[in-house]
Amino acid sequence: RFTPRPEDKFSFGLWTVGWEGVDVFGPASRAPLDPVESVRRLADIGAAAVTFHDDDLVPDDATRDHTLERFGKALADTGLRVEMVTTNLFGPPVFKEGALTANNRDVRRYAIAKVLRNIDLAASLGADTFVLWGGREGAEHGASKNVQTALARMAEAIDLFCAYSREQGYDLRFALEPKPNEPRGDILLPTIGHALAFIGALDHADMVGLNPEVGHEEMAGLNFAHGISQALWHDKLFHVDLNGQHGPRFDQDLRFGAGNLRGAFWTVDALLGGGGGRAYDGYVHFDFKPPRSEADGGVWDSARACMRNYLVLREKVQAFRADPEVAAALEAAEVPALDVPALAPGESLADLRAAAHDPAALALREVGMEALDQLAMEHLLGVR
Ligand code: 3MF
Ligand code: MG
Ligand code: MG
Ligand code: MG
Repeated sequence: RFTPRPEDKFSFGLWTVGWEGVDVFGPASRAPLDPVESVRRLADIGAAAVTFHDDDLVPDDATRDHTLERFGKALADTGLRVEMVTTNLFGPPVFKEGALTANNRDVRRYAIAKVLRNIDLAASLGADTFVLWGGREGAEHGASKNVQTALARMAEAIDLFCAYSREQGYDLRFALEPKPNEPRGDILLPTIGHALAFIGALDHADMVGLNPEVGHEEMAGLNFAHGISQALWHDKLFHVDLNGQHGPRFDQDLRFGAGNLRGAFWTVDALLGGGGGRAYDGYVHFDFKPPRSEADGGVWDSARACMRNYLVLREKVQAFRADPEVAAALEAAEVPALDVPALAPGESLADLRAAAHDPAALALREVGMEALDQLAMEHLLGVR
């Protein structure tokens, strides 16, 4: 019943199942995983697609061609596709003070060249989406980064990427991934809202959208379902990184559904259109880290659970939305009434201002929202 199917469009980063467990306090606890092995095992558990950073797959030129050949064969054998590609602009020490927005100009030129080369690779593998996460674009000190100038340099780079992709005739869309902090003390474009506003300043704004991550917004204390709903409303939810997080602490990258479970329920609801809006139709991409304490078996338990939790929550969300008592509760909470614009067709502002209201009576009205939320809670808890 909760078996992943190709039409579920589940996708995983090579860096997720392949995470060796290196953290700030200790070295790897697991052996490296060959990307070809990851592709085969992802296909076995029911994923439809795989994603990667350049350095996850082709970290060095000496083995690049051979690796791409083996990887291509594994894709052909399994039917898995590459739907998204991204660039590692955060790991190599050259990017210690930023990549596209480093103060040092040579570093910025090197970073741009690294991305351009990876855009060629993404296009050659037929990816739809090219993600840019600027984990090192930020600062720890006040005067060390001119934020306005850094944003101009970020825009310069993204304009170049879009123009290049266009000139080459590639069919790629770019997706910015916001994050408030970690690894930098403060990262530029810290939230969905900041990134949406930034896109408006780009030359090819139509080619650029977002890749929001559950944990990143929750680290900033924000409501992920609301964030992606706004991105959908702007038609900018190009991609998504699903995972789990327990409140505003370090970036946990738990499997999807762990951590803020109610948030996960509303996240799935928002992706499905939130009971009357634009739905997300892209890949359901997981960006999690199997905990460092797990060995090989636990890595794959964790990956399977991301998909299973999504499917379980999808069933619960659909049952919630189809429940006649929920429909009545939505009506009682006047949720459908929000569809009606304040001003009627042909009505003037003078008409609106002349209408009589009873604010004291309105202030006393029942809103029925606790009852509505309890129905959702009971669907989630499995007692309805
Ligand atoms: C860090 C992230 C990144 C991005 C990745 C793809 C390493 O918190 O979420 O994962 O998702 O770079 O853009
Ligand atoms: Mg992340
Ligand atoms: Mg991510
Ligand atoms: Mg994370």
